[in-house]
Amino acid sequence: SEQQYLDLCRDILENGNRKDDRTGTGTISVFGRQMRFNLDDGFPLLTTKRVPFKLIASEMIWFIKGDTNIRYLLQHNNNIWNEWAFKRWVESDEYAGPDMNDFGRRALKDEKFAEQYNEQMESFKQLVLDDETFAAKYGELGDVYGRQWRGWKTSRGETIDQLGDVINMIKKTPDSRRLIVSAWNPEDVPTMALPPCHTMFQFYVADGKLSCQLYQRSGDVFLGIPFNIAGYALLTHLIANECGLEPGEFVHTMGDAHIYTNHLEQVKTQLARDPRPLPQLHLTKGKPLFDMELSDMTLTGYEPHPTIKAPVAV
Ligand code: THF
Repeated sequence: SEQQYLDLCRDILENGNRKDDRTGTGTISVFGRQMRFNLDDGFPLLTTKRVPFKLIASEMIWFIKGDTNIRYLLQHNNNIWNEWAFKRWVESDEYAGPDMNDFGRRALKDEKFAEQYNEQMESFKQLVLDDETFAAKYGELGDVYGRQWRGWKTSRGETIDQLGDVINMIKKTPDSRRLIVSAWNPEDVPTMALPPCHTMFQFYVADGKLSCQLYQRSGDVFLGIPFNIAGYALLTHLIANECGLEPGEFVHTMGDAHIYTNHLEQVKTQLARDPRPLPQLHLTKGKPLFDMELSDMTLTGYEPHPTIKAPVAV
């Protein structure tokens, strides 16, 4: 339950190693941790801060559809992948606005720059929403999760629908020990903007229940992990619904689990709060997985503590 997440935060504060990272922000981190969520206990959306379920659900639908263009996310008011597309746009030859090099860090330190950045980001978003050709070119993130799950490209020029295949296997051979979807492609990693953090997941069927374990190589414990827990718990519910099974456990295994040094105050605020009862998730029963939309997923009984804001490291 949620206590495991709070314990992980404490563990990192107490035992974490100071490490520099790709983004230049700095982290404290531990290596090799696991949390288990019994989905019978309720839907694991943290209550010690408000976590936006709609964003988690629209991101998960986006992955499941195999979509890799932020346009769908923007149409659902979801901005969590904007920075990665924006980065490609401002580094392209077609971009003619003010210099946006290193925008993530500069926007935190320089108010005047932050204003320029927000302006550029807003017009970028508007272009992706309004202009299909622009969206096809600059809204596209390429080899992110949707591609690897639904259209993994082989060196022979074929594509593999890993998620579709795994669903068929769960239905036909539920005892299989090969119910795996992998996002980690060593051939592509050197040229990827953001190599996948959720490197692979595996399903397990017993007693009419479907469980899922994720191996996450790297986890931003304050911002990302709460999204990831709820995201994969939702995926487990969705696949179980598709396969006529009940949801079992979500097992979250992490490699480098870290707290960014500019999230420390936020974490302490959160640790001072007491968890509340978990919400319940309701899905439209019997609807095919690939037709599921946001309106087919509702939460009841979610009464969290207030939001805690924090900057995302790009
Ligand atoms: N990069 C970093 N540094 N952390 C991550 O968690 C992360 N992700 C994805 C890709 N790269 C990453 C993107 N996922 C938020 C949440 C998840 C993200 C990115 C950003 C975020 O800012 N959440 C805010 C609310 C945002 C809003 O309301 O618009 C929050 O308070 O939770 C790993 O999956």
